[in-house]
Amino acid sequence: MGKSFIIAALVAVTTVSAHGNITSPPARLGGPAMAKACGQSAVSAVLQDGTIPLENLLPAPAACNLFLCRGALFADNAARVQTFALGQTIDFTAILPIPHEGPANVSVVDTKTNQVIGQPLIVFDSYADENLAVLPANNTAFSVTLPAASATLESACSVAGACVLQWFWFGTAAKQTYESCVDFVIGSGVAKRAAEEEKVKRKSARWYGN
Ligand SMILES: *[C@@H]1O[C@H](CO)[C@@H](O)[C@H](O)[C@H]1NC(C)=O
Ligand SMILES: *[C@@H]1O[C@H](CO)[C@@H](O)[C@H](O)[C@H]1NC(C)=O
Ligand SMILES: *[C@@H]1O[C@H](CO)[C@@H](O)[C@H](O)[C@H]1NC(C)=O
Ligand SMILES: [Cu+2]
Repeated sequence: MGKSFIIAALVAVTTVSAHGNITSPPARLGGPAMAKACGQSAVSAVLQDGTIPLENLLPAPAACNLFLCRGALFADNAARVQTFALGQTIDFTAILPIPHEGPANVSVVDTKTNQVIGQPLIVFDSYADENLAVLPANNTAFSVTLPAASATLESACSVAGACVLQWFWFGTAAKQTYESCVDFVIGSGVAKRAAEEEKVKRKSARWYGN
């Protein structure tokens, strides 16, 4: 329960709670597949307020895993899949209309097992601290860099839907969890092409002696 609840109660208007999500790269939204798994009311809630914590959607039916991408499914988001190369730096934009202090991170998650692959790509020990006059700029604009070489990522994330970059934030005192997921594939073609070009460049540099 957060500030939003108290404000809503005090002002006695029907405000929606609003906490935070990722606005770029494009993250998973609710849709028909999520409605089938989690219920239409859950989808209506996230479409009405894309920043709500997953706790607002509990309890969930057994087929609905709110603890991965807040229940959002690949089937509803096939058009939003991003292609990233190993070693690529990816810029994120977040909105935090109602901050709640706590840890946050972004990790590659295997969607089949809901397990993190490798190490988190960024970790905030203290994120969205509502006691600060101004939030650090990196709370709403930050970058993560994929490992430059990872056979695991390359094989685990070669098919759309298999991997997401999940932004995860837990408001400690609020006891609220926020998740946004960016579907992506590792475009090995992109990385390979760059490596080939580099090789050609090096070869011609040798030939022309520059
Ligand atoms: C983030 O929240 C805004 C405001 O509710 C919403 O318009 C947008 O679709 C949400 N984005 C995601 C990825 O949930
Ligand atoms: C991300 O942060 C949450 C909250 O602290 C934590 O539960 C989770 O284990 C972290 N993920 C990783 C991969 O460290
Ligand atoms: C975010 O910015 C704050 C304030 O400049 C800094 O202390 C913190 O280390 C930064 N966190 C990350 C994960 O870059
Ligand atoms: Cu709250």
